[in-house]
Amino acid sequence: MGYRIVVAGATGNVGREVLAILAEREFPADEIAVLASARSQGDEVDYGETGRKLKIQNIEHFDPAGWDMAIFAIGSEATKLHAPRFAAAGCTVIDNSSLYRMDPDVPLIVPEVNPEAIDGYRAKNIIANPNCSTAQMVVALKPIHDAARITRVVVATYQSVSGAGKAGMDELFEQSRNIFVGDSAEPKKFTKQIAFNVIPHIDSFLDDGSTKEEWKMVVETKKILDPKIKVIATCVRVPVFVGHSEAITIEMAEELSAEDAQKILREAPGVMLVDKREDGGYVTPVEAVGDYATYVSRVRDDPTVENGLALWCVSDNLRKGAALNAVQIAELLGRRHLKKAA
Ligand code: 11C
Repeated sequence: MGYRIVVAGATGNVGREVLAILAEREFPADEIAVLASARSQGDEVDYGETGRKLKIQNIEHFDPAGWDMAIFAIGSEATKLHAPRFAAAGCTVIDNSSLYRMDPDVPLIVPEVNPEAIDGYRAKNIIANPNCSTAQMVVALKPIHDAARITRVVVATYQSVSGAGKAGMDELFEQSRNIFVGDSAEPKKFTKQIAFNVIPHIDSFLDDGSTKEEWKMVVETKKILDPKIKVIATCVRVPVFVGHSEAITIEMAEELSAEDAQKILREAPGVMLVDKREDGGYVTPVEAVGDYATYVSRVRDDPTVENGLALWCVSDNLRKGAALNAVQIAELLGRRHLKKAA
């Protein structure tokens, strides 16, 4: 017997990827319900490339009783309205929004990093999925932390416009086209021109001058990996459609050479090391699109501190950064707690 699973937000960038990944990984689903707002009710979405079509139901009228789990990709406001109702009805919510991530009664899970923390889900029957830039970073850092205890992380991100949803992707496309034909490139979704530019600002500003995206990388890394790790992030939007990149430098309590780090990363779950130290011997975002892996390249010693390493990390932000991680959580929940499917 398989699961009865719900995908809420099935028309968005992440919801579509969730359906594609459930189908690719042959998730043991006996039944799948796809939900969105009233506007999309009755529309159809693809169940990945299986040829199967699923009809969208209105989330407002959906009764979650009897459903095993729901992957939410509907943003914090709608999550606030619906997640407690689903969880109370016995349907475990795996939430992509930032709403519950720092709630002490909600586990924040990256299955390659802290799978055991999922056991705390019963307190609220909700499990949180981290921010995309955090997810890929902790996958790359976990094996290094296990080997040499990371004490400090300095990260600069190069985040694609798909992190800002379909409107962000449309804006990059339209601005690029408009600039070529001599039309205006007025920003709408972003605060400055994104085509042929970079913007050192993602999400809202906080009192200390950092942004909420940067804050998320700090607090989520601590919750998932180790509260003792110090993190400083600079998050930057770049004119790339899909795939977030990160330049990460780390300080460790113990010595670990770049060569030994490469050996460890080569074996690490979820990581694909591509580090040839020659022209093109590293991964860029366009190559990571559609993949499951967190790619690591350019691993090298940082001679400016006692035990330091620098590396480059790239992943598909809609997959490992969101939909894939959520599906992996669903699989983990099934294996550890629901144990229905073979
Ligand atoms: C971005 N990381 O690239 C954001 C998108 O907290 O889940 C995801 C925001 C979040 O804009």
